[in-house]
Amino acid sequence: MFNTGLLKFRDINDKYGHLTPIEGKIDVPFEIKRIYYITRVQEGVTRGFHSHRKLHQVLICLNGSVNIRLRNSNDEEVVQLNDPSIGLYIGPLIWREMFDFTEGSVLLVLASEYYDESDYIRNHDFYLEEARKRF
Ligand code: T46
Repeated sequence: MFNTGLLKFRDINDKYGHLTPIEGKIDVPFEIKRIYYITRVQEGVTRGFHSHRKLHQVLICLNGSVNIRLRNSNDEEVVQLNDPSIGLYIGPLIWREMFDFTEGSVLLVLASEYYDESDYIRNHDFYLEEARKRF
């Protein structure tokens, strides 16, 4: 889908385990200003239900798996994240919902901006209005 995509990171694997380095503007297409992680999501819970106006993010599932539903005004796609060396890039004006978190799953998010609630579009009708201008 336009404005989204999978990124493959380096997986440095030796007899001591795996290490994945991620550098801003090199491995992800922006300077990283913020990280956060989502853990201990109860079974059956869906998070998200919003889009961002300007924010760029990369989602990485460090443990377990989680499904991400991506929507714009025309398309819908579900991506399963279950590999810590894969990132899902989500650019501006993509609606997202995160669901089917497995027990013990850890979703790490790298973000291009500091937290700003005014960047969120949480109403789906407002979102469609904006997205139709773009897609
Ligand atoms: C996104 C998906 C993947 C903060 O205070 N600072 C932060 O940096 C963030 C991300 C959230 N918050 C507060 C705002 C809410 O009161 O934490 C609370 C839960 O946030 P929210 O309901 O937006 O969480 P999710 O899981 O629906 O969405 C989050 C991100 O907010 C969003 O940008 O793309 O993860």
